[in-house]
Amino acid sequence: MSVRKVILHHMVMTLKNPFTTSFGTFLDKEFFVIEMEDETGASGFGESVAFSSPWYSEETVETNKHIMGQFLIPLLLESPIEHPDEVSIRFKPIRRNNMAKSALENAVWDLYAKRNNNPLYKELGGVKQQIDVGISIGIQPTAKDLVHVIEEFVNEGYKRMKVKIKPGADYEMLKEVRRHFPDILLMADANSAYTLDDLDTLKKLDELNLMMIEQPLAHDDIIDHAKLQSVLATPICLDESIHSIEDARKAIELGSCKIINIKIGRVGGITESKKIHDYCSQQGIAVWCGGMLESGIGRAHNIALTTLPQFILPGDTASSSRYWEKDIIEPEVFVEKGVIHVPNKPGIGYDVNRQVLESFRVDKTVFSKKNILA
Ligand code: OSB
Ligand code: MG
Repeated sequence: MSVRKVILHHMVMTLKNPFTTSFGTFLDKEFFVIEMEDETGASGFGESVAFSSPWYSEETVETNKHIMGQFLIPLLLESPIEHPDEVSIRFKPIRRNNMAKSALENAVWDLYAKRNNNPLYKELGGVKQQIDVGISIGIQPTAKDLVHVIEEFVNEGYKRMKVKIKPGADYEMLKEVRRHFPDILLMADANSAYTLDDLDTLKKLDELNLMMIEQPLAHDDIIDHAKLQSVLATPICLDESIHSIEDARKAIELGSCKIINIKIGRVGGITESKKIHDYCSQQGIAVWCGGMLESGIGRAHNIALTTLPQFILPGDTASSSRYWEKDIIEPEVFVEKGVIHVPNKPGIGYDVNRQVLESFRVDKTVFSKKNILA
């Protein structure tokens, strides 16, 4: 397979509702749709998940553009690829920048699966025809608002409620949620808002029968998380701290977590995601698929990955309509009674709606062998 052309569609889509985390509020999502063409004229799609600001990790939309355009795309156009697993090997000389790498690798996976006339999930060794999903809920002004929002999603059938927390908006709010919903699967995501100085607050969360607490401590830590896990009954799930299978191995060896949230972008692509999945499966560590407020293209890749067997816990891949007035794929992602039925069409299984894509596009850059290597 020879990659002949890569088009970066620079997109800006407004979220239906602002989404607040411990590090800030998102009003919209700026990202790239990666469209990749091979020698037969077939095309595959990927999505970059970095945000406009480096709040979640150091990558941004601008750094993704720089790294893809100056370094990664030239490496892809250089010579043919036999299998998508080769992409991460080819990208190895470039340090980190996992979201940039992943965006391109995911387009290669879609293209590869389409060439084989096979659904992406089958190409990955996926085994599920339907996947369970939960929902991630931003920090709300009051406990009453939070209970209200959760009630709505319980009624929609979502299988697990994840509530964003930060110091001052944690124990009391979650306690109120528990009082109203004694039996729901409930978890909290702190996005690194605490330190070991907050041990008393974190220990109190043990009263609330949470499935897990996600990334309570620093974004780059696994040592303090191990200390915390040793005194906490609630399982710790790592998100920000895990960028590779090596990070996963070290965290599991240290006892820093009992669960891992796999985000394809954060770990540099589907190939690395599969490695982490397989390792966690051997180690008896449950995994689930996280989200980055993706459009339908990123969502489709998440769905395909989640069909692998060790994705035991519900993920964050909610309905398109949770985020967007209109998504850029057809059909949109639809959650029915807490499950997504996995599409059986070739590649990512959803069509890109060109008209909608163009309506949210603010810029377009085309890379081809000619304009890069000449
Ligand atoms: O930590 O999982 C996270 C959104 C933005 C940045 C980080 C995170 C999130 C979410 C939302 O939790 C997941 C989603 O609904 O896509
Ligand atoms: Mg998280």
